[in-house]
Amino acid sequence: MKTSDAGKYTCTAVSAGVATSKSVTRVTIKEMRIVKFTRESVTDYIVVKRKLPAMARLTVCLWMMTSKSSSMRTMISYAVPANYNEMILYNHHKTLYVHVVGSGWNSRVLVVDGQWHHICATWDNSAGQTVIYKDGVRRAQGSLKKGPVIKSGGSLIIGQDQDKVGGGFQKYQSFVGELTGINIWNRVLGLNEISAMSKNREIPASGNVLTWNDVISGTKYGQVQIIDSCKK
Ligand SMILES: [Ca+2]
Repeated sequence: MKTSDAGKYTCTAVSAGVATSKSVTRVTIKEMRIVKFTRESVTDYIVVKRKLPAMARLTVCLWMMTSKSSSMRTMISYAVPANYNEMILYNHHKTLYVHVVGSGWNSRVLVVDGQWHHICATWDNSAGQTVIYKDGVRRAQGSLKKGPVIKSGGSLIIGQDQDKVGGGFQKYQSFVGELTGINIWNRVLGLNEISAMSKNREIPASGNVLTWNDVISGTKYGQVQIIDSCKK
């Protein structure tokens, strides 16, 4: 934090499921920024430069707000040459859908309601189990294929679904809404960690293989907007 950033801020989206205003005295301004996708498009997205390692376990967490549904609205798409659906997190109509290495699951957890939600998806390849947490509460559990490992070094894109590495976008699969706090870990986080994270947006989480800073430092295309959620 730069000295000039010190001071008292009022931030939004700091509490699970509720877009409240809250005063904070210490905040990492950059990490509190929100990415806004204002329209359905094939042109608006972020390419993350940091490369993911191979992963047998995974936790993806993010904050999201959207009221725009279709059969696919993509928050995160991770593609490798052998499989452009290596890992995807999207909303399918109004609910959250997880796809890992060739198998997918509709959690039926409602996320499209125009409200801010803290969402985490965990996955473990030994049991093939995936769990969805919404606003710090365990909401659903599903089964994906056992055994596969997410490959390293692929293309990670925020806001579009890749049908080839780095491209092949479709308008109706683009995300429309706001995202913040995207983090990825190569382990399965537990309920206590996730619950605490959902209540402490003013203390930004830090994924060990991807941080929100990595996302907003990525290459922005089209009309992606980066907005401050905190005002001094
Ligand atoms: Ca597609």
